[in-house]
Amino acid sequence: MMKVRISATIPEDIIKKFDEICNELNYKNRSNAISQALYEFIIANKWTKQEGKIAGAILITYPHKESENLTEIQHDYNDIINASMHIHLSKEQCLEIIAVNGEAKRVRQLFKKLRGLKNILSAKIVTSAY
Ligand code: NI
Repeated sequence: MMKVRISATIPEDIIKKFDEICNELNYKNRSNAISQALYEFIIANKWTKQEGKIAGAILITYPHKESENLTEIQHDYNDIINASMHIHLSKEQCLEIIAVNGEAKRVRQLFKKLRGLKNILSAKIVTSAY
């Protein structure tokens, strides 16, 4: 496979942590590790282009005061939400795990709405093979 040289500007602490993990995992060079990390990024984000049906889970970490908005959005998507689990992480923070199953387009729409909520700390989606 042809290789290309790229140049990127990355925060120091991120590359430091990256190199530490590379060391622990015995990567011989940074390029191999970056190449694999990029490939995993591509796989993890395949859902953004996927057609047909997808099943998976959405994980949202958010301040408890946003609970109402989060619940309201979920009610609008009850056709693709199978279940949701609310975990109180601390007095202020909550984690919501939402199981989804349905048309990829609609799942993407839901995820974008949730991610767009104010004060969201983290939003992730994990999809499984269908
Ligand atoms: Ni809570």
